[in-house]
Amino acid sequence: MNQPLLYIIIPAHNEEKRLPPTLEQVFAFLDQQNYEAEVLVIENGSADRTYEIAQGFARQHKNLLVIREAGRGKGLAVQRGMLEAHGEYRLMCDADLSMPVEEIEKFLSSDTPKFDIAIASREAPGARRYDEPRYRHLGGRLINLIIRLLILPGLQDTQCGFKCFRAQVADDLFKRQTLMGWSFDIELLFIARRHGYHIIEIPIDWYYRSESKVNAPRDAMHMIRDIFQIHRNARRGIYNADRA
Ligand SMILES: Nc1nc2c(ncn2[C@@H]2O[C@H](COP(=O)(O)OP(=O)(O)O)[C@@H](O)[C@H]2O)c(=O)[nH]1
Ligand SMILES: [Mg+2]
Repeated sequence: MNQPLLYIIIPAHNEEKRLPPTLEQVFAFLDQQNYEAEVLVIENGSADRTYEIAQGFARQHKNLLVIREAGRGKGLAVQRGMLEAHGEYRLMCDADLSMPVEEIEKFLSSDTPKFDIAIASREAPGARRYDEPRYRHLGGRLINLIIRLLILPGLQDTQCGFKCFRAQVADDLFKRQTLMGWSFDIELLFIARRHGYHIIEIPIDWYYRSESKVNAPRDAMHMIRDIFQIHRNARRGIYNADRA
């Protein structure tokens, strides 16, 4: 059999409610595509039946692999999935599917400029946000401003939960990752820039989901602390090309 073209990596923590409709939609979408794709669900730390429910889906879909990761954190789950995956494109995808599944086509389309990393963006021209309370939008823009000023100038939306990596780029970057919590994508994008990888933002439709696991003030403080950690790591040469 051919290598699947696409791997979809879904980190899942206490997602027994949100994961089933997401998997239904992902498989309904993939069934209509003319390429091979695999889905990886990486569960860790759940107190609910996320893992068992995902395993139930895996009995129905042979292109679903469910992994239980012993360590904690979204960053660790995504890293595990990215390094287990094969395929040309590796897309991380939040379990709430706040981006409609059809938007995946934009990442694979021949109309999309060539990229090493394509990040879904709620800010790129043409993007649309639905149902988002104003305070959440403003909070998100403030966080993005901090990220642009402190570490990633020019990127308008680094925190959206959908990012697509080319295979070799994923192999190179994820083994260098040191942060396993919410800030992991900032670190990956920072390393990617240092290594000269080409990052593009893809405008998407995005639907606000109220059951977020993010605690905005607390997680923003952690993020700022993590940004300083990334700069310290960089000064110590931890991200240098020969270190991996
Ligand atoms: N495996 C795993 N996934 C996590 C963890 N924390 C968050 N996630 C996943 O990260 C994704 C984004 O979470 P969400 O609550 O929607 O955050 P938001 O969209 O940024 O508000 C979801 O798929 C969560 O299940 C974790 O510790 N482990
Ligand atoms: Mg979400």
